[in-house]
Amino acid sequence: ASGRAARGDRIDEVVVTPVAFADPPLFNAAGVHQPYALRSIVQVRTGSGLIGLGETYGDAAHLDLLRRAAPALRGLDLFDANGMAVRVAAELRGAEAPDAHGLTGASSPSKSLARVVSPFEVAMLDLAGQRTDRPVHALLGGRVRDAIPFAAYLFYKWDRHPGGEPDGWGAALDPDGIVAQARTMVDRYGFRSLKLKGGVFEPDAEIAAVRALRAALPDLPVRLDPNAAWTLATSHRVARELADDLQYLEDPTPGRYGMAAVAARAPMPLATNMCVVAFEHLPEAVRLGSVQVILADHHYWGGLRASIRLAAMCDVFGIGLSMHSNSHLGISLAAMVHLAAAAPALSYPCDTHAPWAVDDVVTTPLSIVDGSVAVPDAPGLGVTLDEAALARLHQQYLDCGITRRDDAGYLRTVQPDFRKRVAAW
Ligand code: GKR
Ligand code: MG
Repeated sequence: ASGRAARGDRIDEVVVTPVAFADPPLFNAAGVHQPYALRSIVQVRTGSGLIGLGETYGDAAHLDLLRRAAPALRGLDLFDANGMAVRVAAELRGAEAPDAHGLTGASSPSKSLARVVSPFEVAMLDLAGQRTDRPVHALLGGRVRDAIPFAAYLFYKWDRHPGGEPDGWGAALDPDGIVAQARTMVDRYGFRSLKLKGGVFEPDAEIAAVRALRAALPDLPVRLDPNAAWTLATSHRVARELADDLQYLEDPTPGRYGMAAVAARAPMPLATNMCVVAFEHLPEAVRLGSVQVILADHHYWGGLRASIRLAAMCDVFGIGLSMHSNSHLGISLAAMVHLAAAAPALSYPCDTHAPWAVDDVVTTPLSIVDGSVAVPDAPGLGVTLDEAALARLHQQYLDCGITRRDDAGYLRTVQPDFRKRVAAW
């Protein structure tokens, strides 16, 4: 494709900017969120001056790979996403970026490549949309829904970071706290579905929290995700005890074999963003029956078109499709919405951390109303970079001193004996 492209359609420059934004102390099996979450903002500029946007992880190892790959895009036709992937693969040969936080499975070179390609592909689709006056969902095959439902993503949390000011959400360290948080989320955003991040307390405490949610908000389906913190025996027990209360149970235990063993007896579907996180994991997961729902995430599945391919495969094998989230800003939210709009097989409301982020790098973030985001029809992603906010959040990145996500290390500053909960109960 590159051969025939006019100069104006060629990529001139790629800028990768790390940013840090304030994040509340949210607990998970790995520890607790640090005071700032990191992201990398990608700007791809063409000869005619169009700018396409992408957003991805901000950890130092990933940032290094992005910066190593970025110059390889120069001269490429903005429509040539496959050519981009070939060039990026050549740049990254021999490199590996361990995703050390341990919440999305083990790292591998092909996963690293998928992660690096993704924000460039999103930015190129943003460009292609602007260039053709079409929204990104149209380039992914067209929208099949007008609004994307999201789930309220509930977390155990302190009311503030150690030594900091209260963040306004209050503490949530027991069922009452979780129910109060759910009510606030539902009041503010109209969510019609709830997800509780578990793997933090004893399983019985988390069972009690799910039951409290069901009692307080009986019309709202609930999912529980302990990030593989439970043994097989615990997973079987929780699945049995919450038989009538969970829409799906996400990653109760590690590995595709472990998940298959739980799935064989669980009364509800099992979902994952940990044991099937790359195409190479699908054959075994299908053969074993490890999961009934896969959480798509364009940030690590290799971009939006790769995620559409994943959606098609889930459809073929009768696996449900939901969507995974990490702490993110408005470019990622827009990309998630376009993907969800164009994925016919999406069968559950998507996850999002959006309510937890007070800052953004886009001028007008897409908003969640009645639990859903209206699918935008503006050209490209439909969001505009706020240059001043980008500069401010980049300065915050430089000032905060955090260069990689380390939930465990951060919790250890308060609880020195804390150990990551991997199949601990
Ligand atoms: O933000 O703490 C968190 C989550 O635990 C996140 O890191 C996970 O990747 O949301 C994710 C999940 O569903 O496992
Ligand atoms: Mg999960």
